[in-house]
Amino acid sequence: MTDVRDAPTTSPISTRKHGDVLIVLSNNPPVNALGLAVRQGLVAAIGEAEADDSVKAVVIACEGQTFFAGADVSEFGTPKAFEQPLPTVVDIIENCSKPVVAAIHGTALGGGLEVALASHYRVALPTAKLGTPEVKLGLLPGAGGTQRLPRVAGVRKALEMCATGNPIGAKDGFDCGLIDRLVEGELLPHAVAYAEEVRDVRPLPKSSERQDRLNDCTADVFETFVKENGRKFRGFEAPLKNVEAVKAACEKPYAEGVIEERKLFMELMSGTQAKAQQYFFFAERKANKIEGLADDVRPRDIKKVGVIGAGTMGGGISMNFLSAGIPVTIVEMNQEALDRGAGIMRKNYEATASKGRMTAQQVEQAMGYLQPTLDFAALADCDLIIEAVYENMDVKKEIFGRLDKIAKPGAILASNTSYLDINEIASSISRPGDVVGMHFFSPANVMKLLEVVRGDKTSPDVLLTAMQLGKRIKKVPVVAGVCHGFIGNRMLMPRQIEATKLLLEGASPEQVDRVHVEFGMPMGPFQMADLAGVDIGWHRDPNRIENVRDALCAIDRWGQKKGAGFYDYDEKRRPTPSPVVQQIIEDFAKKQGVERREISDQEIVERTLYTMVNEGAKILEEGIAQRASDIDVVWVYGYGWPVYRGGPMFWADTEGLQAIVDGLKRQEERMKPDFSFSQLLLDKAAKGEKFGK
Ligand code: T1G
Repeated sequence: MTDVRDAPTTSPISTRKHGDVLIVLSNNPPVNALGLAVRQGLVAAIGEAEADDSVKAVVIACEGQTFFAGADVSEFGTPKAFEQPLPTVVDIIENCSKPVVAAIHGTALGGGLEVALASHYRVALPTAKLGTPEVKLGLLPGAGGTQRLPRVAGVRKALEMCATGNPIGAKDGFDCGLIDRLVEGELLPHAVAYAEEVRDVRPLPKSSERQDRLNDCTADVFETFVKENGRKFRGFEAPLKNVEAVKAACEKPYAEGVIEERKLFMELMSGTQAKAQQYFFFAERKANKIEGLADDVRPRDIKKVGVIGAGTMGGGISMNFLSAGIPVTIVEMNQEALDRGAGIMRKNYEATASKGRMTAQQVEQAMGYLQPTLDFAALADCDLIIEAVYENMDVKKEIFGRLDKIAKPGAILASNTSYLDINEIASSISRPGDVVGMHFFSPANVMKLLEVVRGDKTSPDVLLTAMQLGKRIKKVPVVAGVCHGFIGNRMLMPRQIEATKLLLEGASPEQVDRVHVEFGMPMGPFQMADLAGVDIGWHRDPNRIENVRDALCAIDRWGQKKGAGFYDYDEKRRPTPSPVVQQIIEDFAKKQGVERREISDQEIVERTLYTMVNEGAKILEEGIAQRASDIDVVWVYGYGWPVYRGGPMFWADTEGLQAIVDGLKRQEERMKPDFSFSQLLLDKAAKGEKFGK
């Protein structure tokens, strides 16, 4: 390269000339977020190109892992966000009198894709991804993206990208016209060569001026799209405003369309949902950090995993490792169970392949890493062994006792228990430091949450290994301390207790569930019981009937799997309220002398959602969770808490902790003796504080 002229050392943007092409390079790790300094640097670089007659074309590229991955989310809500705003930067790029080529690798996302769209040409590596994930932050592309993208890639593609936030691959981008050229090997030289090729092309192709791709702007394209995505968008504000913005691209000239985009963007940015979703973006990343971990702690090397139990959980857990290319030795007690487990794993993979999300070759590759065996000793060379057997302490202790004898020194011994005491398991063997909880959520190959439960004696490197392995198998790992139910299931308990009492007092299963679904949960407590199985934890004695659940189990109403539980189900598993269940509830209420009454929706919220917040506060004050945002991550990823409400603790902050306390005080009498206040909640409410920073 010829003379190098770097921008002032502080700028993340540098420029250098290669022949008559000006290369503009961003070096702003980790993801080249478009912070103020980057935006200022880009404007200066375009100015430099304009001022230098020997420059005939410009290439914008990024160092490091990726092309610009979007606006700098940490700037939102600060004065910086309004300085040299990105919409003006992208217009400066598009109005450059010389061709600008965007050289894309990694993930060109959000504002990053908007910089690329404002460039006259786009060149990409085949491995690159392109996306407008602003909707996942409760926003929409705010720098012309909703107006340029449909003009370059077509309306339908723009709707899918903007309203769902899912990225597309570079090949897909090339096919839809978003990418002008895919290049193999070294990106920058190819981009410079491309710039040489187009240096004299005039007029410059400006995305904002294109009309040819707007021909699929039929009215029903929008209605059809919204209808197709109704369930996914339920409760969210941002997806529909993304649709509105893209629609404006069809109905208005560009200059008016961007004004509409700005109006919609500001409406979203000022709303609670965007704050919740931006909070959550950082919360899920913070969850990965272990407070107080010494800098010199290193993870153990996990090359081979053992799983004990090939049932629903054992099979699902195994698939996470197989999909990540980690060999799994799976042990069962008999051949029939082993074959059934392996068969279900294959079936699951084939179902994924039938949806085009995996190739047949990838299915074989994943299954090729599986080593089913009846021989417990085959676990001896595993670096990590996870037991996923029956939820019974004696059974688990027996398993760990055997592992203690055969597992190699340094092997991590993990339990998938959902409730039981990791300390009790650990203290039953000679190497408690190697014991950790890895609590997967069913279906384990689908649900992203992984509670990593640290016992009192769990070694720091064991904890770190489990957390990093969680990320490696594409989970969202959260550290939990030892208590009954850890974080998620412990908060489920007060909800379950109060929901069941509400039935006796006058609410119906469908009323309680409706309140939760209207709140934004995917389903309510009783729908969830029917899905998971009303018989989970049942003592199995049909003559011992001590509560409504016993009564349902005694007559085979175990939930969806039996076609009946709290609800009746048709052959398509569609639920309808059950007069049988209603009668059982009323009979129970009478037997227990409970006076039935009209129950308000608000009471249901206070007794089932406010009590969860109270339990979350106890989990915090006991140090079971490292931080309030971890509790939110558990509930969003483990139970489908609506991310546009941020999670139970963020939501409590938006309700106001005093309002939560007041609501619980209103219900306190009815919740005796099960309920007690968290002192942390009371103290914070009294001081007008929040859980969040
Ligand atoms: N702003 C600030 N920090 C960011 C960031 C961003 N956009 N993206 C990532 N980080 C930080 C992240 O917090 C973490 O920090 C580190 O980078 C690594 O991230 C005007 C308004 C790019 C696919 O939504 O999807 O543009 O924890 O752990 O797994 O229209 O980061 O190390 O301190 O996720 O390799 C739109 C969000 C913004 C992209 C990389 N863009 N980022 O994944 O690393 S809004 C996004 C991602 C916008 C314009 C609008 C991912 C990634 P720390 P990571 P990764």
